[in-house]
Order: sequence, then structure tokens, then C-alpha cells
Amino acid sequence: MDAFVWGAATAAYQIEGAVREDGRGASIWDRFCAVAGNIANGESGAVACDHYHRMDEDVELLRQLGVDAYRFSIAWPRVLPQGTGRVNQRGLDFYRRLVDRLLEAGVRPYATLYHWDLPAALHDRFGGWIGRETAYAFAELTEAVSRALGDRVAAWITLNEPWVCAWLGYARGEHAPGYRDPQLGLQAAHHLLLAHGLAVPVLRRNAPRAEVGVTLNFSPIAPASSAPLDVAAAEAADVNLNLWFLDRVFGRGYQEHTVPPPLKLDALTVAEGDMAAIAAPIDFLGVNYYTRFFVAHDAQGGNPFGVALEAPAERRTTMGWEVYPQGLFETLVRIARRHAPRRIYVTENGMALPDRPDAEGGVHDAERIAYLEAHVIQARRAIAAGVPLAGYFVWSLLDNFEWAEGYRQRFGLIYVDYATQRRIVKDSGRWYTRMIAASRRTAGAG
Ligand code: IFM
Repeated sequence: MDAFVWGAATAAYQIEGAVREDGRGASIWDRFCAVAGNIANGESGAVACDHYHRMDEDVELLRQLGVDAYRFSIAWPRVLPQGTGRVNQRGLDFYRRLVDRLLEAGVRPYATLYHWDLPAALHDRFGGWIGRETAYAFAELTEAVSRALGDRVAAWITLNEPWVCAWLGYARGEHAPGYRDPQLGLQAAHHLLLAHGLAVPVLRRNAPRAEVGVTLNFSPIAPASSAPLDVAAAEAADVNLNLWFLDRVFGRGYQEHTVPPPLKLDALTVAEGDMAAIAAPIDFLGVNYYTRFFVAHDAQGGNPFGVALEAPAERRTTMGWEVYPQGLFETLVRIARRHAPRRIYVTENGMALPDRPDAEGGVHDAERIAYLEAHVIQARRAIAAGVPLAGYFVWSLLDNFEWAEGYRQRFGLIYVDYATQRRIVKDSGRWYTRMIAASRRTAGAG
């Protein structure tokens, strides 16, 4: 078994900026951000961390951090500006250069093919993920990108957090494209799963030596009280958040009793062969873990999966998320017991804080160090309990555009001064470097 992989992660729309450059097409996030009220302070990813122009500097920071791997995502509208058809060579070349630089720096590239920035053209033509055609378009994207980058990418992640894309984007309207219809969320979820399933054989063909997997988000869910309605809501929320995508990827079909009213499983369009395609064997499961949720019955009746209550103030991050490290252990053990994946990577873990440089220009984020340390301990506990955990990626390399939250949430190991684009390695970044070095020493001695 290869050595444990320590990494840092980002996503295209959250860091690249340059949304109108070198032939990039529009994405649903460009449009969503343009609607007043959708994003805190009316912000957008138009400039973000300007990574598109500062990629060399950012790869150098990765090298200095001493990580083994970097997880980034491909902006679909850069590669296929219309979602399908003509490949934009300049867009593809950006990722070729990024992969070249990473390999020169001794950092293994882990590429995510879809981290939410769908080409707007696919929304216009097919309704985005409501349309089955979008899954086939994703296979086309996968073909173009994996043919260009193939085995130089160490690991391919088909989708990032399809739950967020389907439920926040199509059922709850908090993310692009902003639809608010749970039944559409269900259909979008199916097409995302199908997209994953269609991409796997393409990656196997074009990148036979690379690892292939998918990243899902998980949070333990507890009922807000012992009242039967709260317990039922928490169970429904658990199935929806933690099991919906996981069980399908590992070959379990849809089950009627897991779909609460008013959702209808028989209104879902599923073609023959879809479930088998979705269950294509993968090499690893990516697990994104941040927090747990307490769920109560939605008395207004709007959400069939109940409502999540806010965590007590003394234990939460600026996202309002509870710091609950043992949830990572619980999650990893549960997944390993339920489906025995060949390998698991924690593809995201991290915390948002109100970081600011002090008078000397340092960023002292002791709380983030404590958070990361506590989660690494839980990851090691999971390994000791037999979980095939092969790596851990901090979210995020850089402070960046946190979707509907705009720039007010800072998750980075590296602080970004958005006015000047100056990067400052936070104390947590230095801690991560030391921790990785110590862990390599221990592994070398063992
Ligand atoms: O910033 C996001 C990322 O895009 C997906 N996972 C959760 C992170 C923090 O909210």
C-alpha cells in the first residue's frame, strides 16, 4: 500500500477568477451571482483568488507547504464553453500547465471533474441536471479532459458533493441554478449519479493507471429531541444526506420507503441500465466531513427532511457548524462497514474563522490548528479500527469564494488579501507542514 497522502484542496470557481478569459463560457454560478440577494454582499467568483493568473505562485506555495497532493477542479465552461461540442484548447491548456507545474513541484494532481460550475448553455438547453442529456454531456467533458491529462493525474474524482448540487441547487434554491422543487432535486440527483456512472468507464479507458472515485459529503445526524416527529425527520435527513448517493454508487437500488412525502419515487425517470452504470466499481470513495447536524421536524411542512438547528455558539465555526471531530470517525467506520470501499480519502475537512493578519502580518489561527489536529486524530483512530483510509486533504489551500456566503468565510491554510491578492501562510499552514513531516518520519521509522 502506498504511503498516506496529505493534501490540500480547492475548486475552480472558488479560486480561479478570469471568468471571461481565454474563451471560457458562462457558468450557472456566474448567472446566479448576478442576481441580487443570492450571495452575501453581492459578491461573485469573477476575480476570486485570481488563481488563473497566479497559478505558478500557488503551486510554489503547495511545494513549500510540503503536501503530497493537490486536489483541484476543472471548470467545465473553460474546456467546453457550450457544455458539449467544440473543445476550447486554451482552457484545456491551463489545466495541462497546472498538472505540469504540480508534477515538477513533486505534488500529485487529484482532479475533480465537476465542482458545481455547470456551463450555462447546458442549463438553457436541458434544464441543467434536470435533463438526462447533461449526464451525457458530462461524459463528453470527461473524454476531453482525461484524453488530455490521462495518467498524469494520479486520481480522478468524478463529482464533488452531488448532494449539495442537487438539493441546494434544485430543491432549496440556495445554490445555482436556484430552483426550489424537491422533486426536481430528486431528478437532478439521479442524473448526477448517472453522470458519475457514465464517466467511470471513460476514465478507465483514458487513464488506466489512475485511481477513479467520487466525493460525497457526510454529516452524522441526531434528532433535536426524542419526540417521534423529530426522530422521524432525523432518520429521513440521514437517508437523504448520508445514504442517498453512497448506496447507489455501491449498487443498492432506490427504496420506496426512504422517500418521504410529498416526494414520489415513481415520478422519477430512471432508464434501464442506469443503476448498473451508477454502480461501476470505483477505486476509492472521497469523504468530505465538517460537522454534524441536529434535525427537527419541519412544522411549516416545507422540508420533508426536517430542519437543521444551529449548534451552540461556543462550539461552532463562522459557518454556524458545530466542531464535532468524532463525527469523522463515526462516518468513516459507518461507510467502511456498510460498503467496504477499497480505499477512502478524506477529500475535504477544515473550518472557517474570522482570520485577520496582525500588525506584524501574521495570521494566528490556533482554533483551526486545534480543529485540524482533532480531526487527524479521529482519522488515525479510524485507520486503527480497520478503515482503509489512504489520505486526508484540508479544505482549503487558500481562503476563497464560499458560494452563497461570498468571501466572508475563510477556510484557507493560506490567507488571501483580496484587495492585493497577497497570500500569507497562516499558522495552520505551518502546523500542517510540520505535522506532515513528522508523520513521514514516523512512517519511515515504522
Ligand atoms: O467550500 C465548500 C466546497 O466547495 C465544498 N465542500 C464544502 C466547502 C465548505 O463549505
